[in-house]
This record gives sequence, structure tokens and C-alpha cells, in this order.
Amino acid sequence: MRLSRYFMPILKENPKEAEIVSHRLMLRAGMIRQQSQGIYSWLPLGKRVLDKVNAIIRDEQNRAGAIELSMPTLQSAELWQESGRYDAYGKEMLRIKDRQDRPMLYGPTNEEMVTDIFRSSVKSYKDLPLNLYHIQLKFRDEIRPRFGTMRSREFMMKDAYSFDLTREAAEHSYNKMFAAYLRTFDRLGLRAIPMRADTGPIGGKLSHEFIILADTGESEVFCHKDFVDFDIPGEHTDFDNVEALQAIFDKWTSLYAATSEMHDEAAFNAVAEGDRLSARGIEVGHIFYFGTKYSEPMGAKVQGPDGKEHFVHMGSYGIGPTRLVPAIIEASHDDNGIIWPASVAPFDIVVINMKAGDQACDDTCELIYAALSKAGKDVLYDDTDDRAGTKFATADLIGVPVQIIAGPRAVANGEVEVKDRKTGARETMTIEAAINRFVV
Ligand code: 5CA
Repeated sequence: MRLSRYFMPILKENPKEAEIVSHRLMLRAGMIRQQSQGIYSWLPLGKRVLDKVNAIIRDEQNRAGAIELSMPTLQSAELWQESGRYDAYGKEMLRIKDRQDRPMLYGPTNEEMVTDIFRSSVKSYKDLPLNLYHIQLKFRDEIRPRFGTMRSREFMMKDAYSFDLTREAAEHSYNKMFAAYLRTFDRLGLRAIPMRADTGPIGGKLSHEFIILADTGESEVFCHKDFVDFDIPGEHTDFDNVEALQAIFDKWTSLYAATSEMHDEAAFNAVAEGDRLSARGIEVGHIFYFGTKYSEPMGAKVQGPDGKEHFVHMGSYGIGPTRLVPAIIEASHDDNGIIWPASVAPFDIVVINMKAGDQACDDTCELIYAALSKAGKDVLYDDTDDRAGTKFATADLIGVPVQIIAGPRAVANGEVEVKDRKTGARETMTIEAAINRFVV
């Protein structure tokens, strides 16, 4: 991508409305734009990061056996009247009428709709277990939308829904998502700790929130400090192995960890003082087991091996991609801007032409840009005629992991500079060496 032809509206000034660093940097880097309170456009740079986050989420959901579909944002009120949640959900639900005066709503979550899909076609235990997910916009008319896309009214959610014949089988489905979440957040460069959590309007008794420790987090959390160094389930985890997944769950729930709603002061005080961690955190995922809470009122049942009909046991599993992007920035930035983990960086490499219009600089940059693009790298080429200082500031702000800098003096020697955004380390090398370093 040539920067001269891209759309990346950088802000020079610090936006006044931004209270936390991620919100400030997302606005300054031209990643998002607020359209009305708590409702955002994702501009091209932000969209790239969001897509990469979603690709990792999708990959791990698929690995754990979940199946992707797509459900609409607008739902009929009837379904919610069946489950009894239409009145219970309150003012957070955006209620709309269509031209025939039929009550509709912008979905805040999808338990009812997915249960409707399930009951319309699944009739036998032989079709279980089943886990269906989508990555879709949701709307919740939050009282206090704030911190940019961290808590917005319209936001994206990956929501998965599992269906099983028995409670035991449903617990295995829960454990699959539990392990998939540990892997997902790790691949996003984050340490998320599962904590016992309140179930709120979704319901059920068994629930964990996945929390990232951050000073700007909205939740107050309490946990054992050893969680910070626990091993993440490996790539070859067998998600069908019931015992292996139970062992992962047992290990990750063996020590104290709870959000403030579930906090048990006495149990926390039983943890050795030096091992106690009381901090603030960002909830990036939330999983629930709620048994037959929706299947019973909505009549979602299957025939069991005993020939009788059984209401299915369900769970739901949410991740907030549009919250994860700012959460990653909270965890990874410095005074100059964002520092993206390579797995979600909007570009792999930025090529900076320090003197656009200078033949040797132009030729060198074109050569590097073409070679790296051909090798499948996402390359941003800063071919604008901005001052070098502005280009450096922009490259640092948008946080691309590697900068290749071509200035007239180095280029005259057949060389460029390679800068690591995270460490700031710079290395001068031949043009060929710079290309070869990133082409494998
Ligand atoms: N149906 C269940 C799980 S599929 C559910 O709705 N769970 S939730 O309410 O906990 O939301 C799941 C995730 O969505 C949260 O962990 C959070 O990451 C994200 N999320 C929730 N509300 C917002 C919001 N207002 N802005 C941004 N992300 C949000």
C-alpha cells in the first residue's frame, strides 16, 4: 500500500475527548471515527487490525470444533418473548418497529435466535455436540459508553453457542472454549486470566470472565499472581480428549481468581500475602454454562439414546474484538505511539522514503516495496513528500513492527536502515540484506 494513495487521517493534536491512552492513539492514528455517541466507523488502518484479530479468533474457534455461520443484527421481538427476556432485558435493548408495526430489536446477544435455528432442524442426540458461532455487530444502549470502542453501544462480538445432550457433555464443550480462549488471547500477545464471574442477564451458574490486567480497566479483580506465568495449551491440544481438557480447566481454576462481584474476601485472604494480586482489569471474553435456561421455554429438544426427548444443555461464549483492539494498545505502547504484536499489526513493514523525488531513494524504495510485497508481506510504503521527521513520527505512531528507512546518504552506499519499533534498535545493512531478512 502506497501511503500517498491510502486513507489514514492522522491527527496532530491530542483529541480532548480521549481519557485513556488506547482511545487517544486510535483517534490519532486514524483507526476509528465516532459517528454518534458510542457508535464508530473503523477506518482502513483500524479495519486491518480488527480483521487480523478476527482471523485469529476464527482460527481458534475452528480448531476447537466450533462452526461459523452468520445471523442478522435485527431480530424479531417474538423470539425474546418466548424466552421471557424481552421484558427482562430493559433499556439496554434498542427496540424498533418495522413498517408493519411489528416489534423488532437490534440484537444485544443471540441465545434466542441460535436456539431457534437449532430447534428447527436438530432432532437427535446423534447430531450433538454442536457449537455454532458468528462474528457480528451487537447493540447495547449502555448508560455510559466510554473509552472509544472499549465500551461502545454498537460493538462487535464473537459469540458461540454450544448444544449437548447432558450436563457432562456440556461441561466438555465449556472446557473446549475455555482452552480455545487461552490460546486466542495468547496469540494476540495478551495474558488473559479466567476469573469466576457473575452471569448477569445471560443467566446460569458456571461462568468465567477472561480478564487482562490493566490500570485503565473498568473491573476490579483479585487473583493469585502465579496465573501470570501459567503455560498456555499448545497447538496440538486434542480438543476431543475429555480428560486432557478437564485437566487444563482444573489447572487454570486451581488458584483464586474472581471479579469484584464474585469476590470472597476470606478465600482471598487465605492466599499467602505475597501471592495476592489485586488489580484492575479489562474483560475481553466471557463464557457461560446455563443448562436448559433457553432450551426449555423455547422447546429445543432432541431424542436421546433412550428414545425419550431431552431439552439440550447450552452454553454461550463471547469475545469482544472491538474491545480487544484497544486492550492490546493498553498493553503495548510507548510515548511515541502504538507497538503492535506482529500477529495483529496492520502492516508487517513500513518502508520510509526520506527523500521522495530523489531518483536513488525512489528506486531503492520501489525495489524493496516490490520484493517484500511479492513475498507476501503487508507493506506500507511512505512515498509522500512529508518531512522525514513527520514520517518517522507517523511510523512510530501507527506501530508497524519494522521500519525500513531509505535516506540519500545510505542509499548512495547501497544501504538502508532497519529499525525495530519495539526496541528502537537501528541497524544499517545492504538493500539486499534488508530484503532477505524478511523474505523466508
Ligand atoms: N451471549 C453472551 C456470550 S456469547 C454475552 O453476551 N456475553 S457478554 O455480555 O459478556 O459479552 C461478551 C463480550 O463482548 C464481553 O466479554 C466483551 O468483550 C464484549 N462486550 C460486551 N459489551 C461491550 C461493549 N459495550 N463494548 C465493547 N465490547 C463489549
